[in-house]
Amino acid sequence: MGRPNIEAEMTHLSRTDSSDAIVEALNRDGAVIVDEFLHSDVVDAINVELDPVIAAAPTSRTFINDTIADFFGDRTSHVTGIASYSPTFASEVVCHPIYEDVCGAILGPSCASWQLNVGHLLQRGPGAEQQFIHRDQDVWTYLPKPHPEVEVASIVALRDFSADNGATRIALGSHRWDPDRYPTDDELVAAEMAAGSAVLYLGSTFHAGGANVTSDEFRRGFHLSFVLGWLRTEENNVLATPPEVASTLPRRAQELLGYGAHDAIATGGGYLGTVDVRDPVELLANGEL
Ligand SMILES: O=C(O)CCC(=O)C(=O)O
Ligand SMILES: [Fe+2]
Repeated sequence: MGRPNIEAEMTHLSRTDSSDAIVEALNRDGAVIVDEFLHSDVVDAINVELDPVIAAAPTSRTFINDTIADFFGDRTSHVTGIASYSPTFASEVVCHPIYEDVCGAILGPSCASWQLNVGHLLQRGPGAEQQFIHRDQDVWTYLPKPHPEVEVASIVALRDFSADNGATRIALGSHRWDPDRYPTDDELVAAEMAAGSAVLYLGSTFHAGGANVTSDEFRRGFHLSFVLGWLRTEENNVLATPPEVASTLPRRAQELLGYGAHDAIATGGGYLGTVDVRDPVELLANGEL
């Protein structure tokens, strides 16, 4: 029997297209490329801020366990806590208006506010094998299924992404698949895109970092995702970007990094993430953290 709803190609939109069009493509295909997501001067500034940090990041490093070490492999420079190294990342990427609109549409109905889940740089060097195919939302494996979308994820290209140098491979339409269906290799489409572009995808969309075994290029990109404000984040962003650094960043970046309380009072809920029963972002503004 034929498989329904397989999209052959990634949809490309641009940062000048409406957020509604981006959300529509994301809901339809589970993933969409936004070309020129970042202006080239922003990409240049980020690369300058992060070049020395990446150069100092060993490709063979310690992880929480061997499973995750295999997932990232030993050819990938992996820099975490990016907001503490790159103010441009914090202001221009984390606070990007397209993320705000897309998260508002997709996560907004299920939370009072969303937050950054993880913001990592992954530079997949020559020899990197394909990751196993996964859904990012499965880190919250205890969530009863089915559930509404809990995560908006993305890979932002800081250098050109090609099928040869390990562009992320995505199973289009897989956010709607039956729970027991897993992609075959020929159902994966490479998110080929120029530096500054981003592929946005849902936490429920199957994908994998591609193999970089036929190129001599270092595929550099951010893996950046947002999650409902009441779920625990993958990266402990407050510890990764401590108050002395966070206080130098825009207030919106502080909120998204987890300094904002989740305030569900208006919808009959309560507060999450307070310090001294106050909003940490206010304490940060008052120099009280
Ligand atoms: O690097 C990539 O292309 C994908 C990374 C990814 O999917 C992940 O780390 O969860
Ligand atoms: Fe992933």
